[in-house]
Amino acid sequence: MKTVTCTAPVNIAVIKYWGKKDEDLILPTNSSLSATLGQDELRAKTTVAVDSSFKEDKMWLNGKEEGVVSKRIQNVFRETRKRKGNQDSVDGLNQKIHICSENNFPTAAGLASSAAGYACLVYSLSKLFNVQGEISDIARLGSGSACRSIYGGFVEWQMGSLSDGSDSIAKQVTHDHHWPEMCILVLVVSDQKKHTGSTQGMQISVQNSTLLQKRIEIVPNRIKNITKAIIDKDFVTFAEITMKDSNQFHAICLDTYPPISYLTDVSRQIISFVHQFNDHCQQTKVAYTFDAGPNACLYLLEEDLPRVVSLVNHYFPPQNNGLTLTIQGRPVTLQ
Ligand code: 2P0
Repeated sequence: MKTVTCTAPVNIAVIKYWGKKDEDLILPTNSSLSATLGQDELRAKTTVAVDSSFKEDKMWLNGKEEGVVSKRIQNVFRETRKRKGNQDSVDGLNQKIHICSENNFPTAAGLASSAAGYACLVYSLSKLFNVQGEISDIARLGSGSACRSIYGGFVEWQMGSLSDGSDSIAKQVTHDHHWPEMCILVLVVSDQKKHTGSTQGMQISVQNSTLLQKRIEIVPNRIKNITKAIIDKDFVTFAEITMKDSNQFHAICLDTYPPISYLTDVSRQIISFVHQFNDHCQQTKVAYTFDAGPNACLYLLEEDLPRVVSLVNHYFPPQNNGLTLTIQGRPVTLQ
């Protein structure tokens, strides 16, 4: 038996991906940009194994065997086998694959678990099969946002223009340790599974949200401006674009029919808290962003972390206001 084990962290988007123009190849309607967290925080850990005795492909997620190996995983297997290197490689074309994956955070609670999971799977398989070169496009076949977790630091998923998806890949915006003062605080409002999954939700938004069509025109400029803000370490501009993009994404969810609402009262209280804090400081010190769930991700600089953590603990104590967990992280290098 040959096995490989890897870990991969989640990423938190500041320019959101929401919509596909090709469902099979997972080609997005707009480019997106995120920070990948460090390995110690929110991460998936995956072991892949091949052995001549395996009769079928199998998968275990958080200790439980999945009934079927999904079409997306089969797409990932097919693409990996196609690119299999020759040297010291397993008999990739014929041997069946077993996958064992676990997350150290709640699955499907809007914390990008699929991004970490698929990035980890693809990275592990690429080691097992000696795949050389670009692999973010293979991760994209598993889950769109997963392609961004292949790299550390700030990463752009460039939507690309080719119909085969070969240029729809992730690229690092800057080197891994470019902005070490940047911190991320994840406020877990709920660890329950979300009611509308991202894949299904974005499908309906593409079908009937007119705001989504408008957003496609808006995003290129936002990507350009936030990239410059990251390179210049201009936190105020970075934060403003991040909050506006989160708000626009959730506005699209409400503009979808029937509407999708991921935010809860506690999420909205966190938004008010951040704006009041920034007003009080007379400067933008904290940015919020929310994915397809009620949990808040706050971006802030290290110098403001102690004050913000203590205020969050004061205003959102776990026993009263429903924050189940607060996790501190940083966008840093993948090892
Ligand atoms: C993002 N999200 O950019 C956005 C923000 C959710 C809100 O990427 O269908 O799980 O597997 O490609 O990658 C969630 O979408 O969807 C997502 P699929 P995915 O992080």
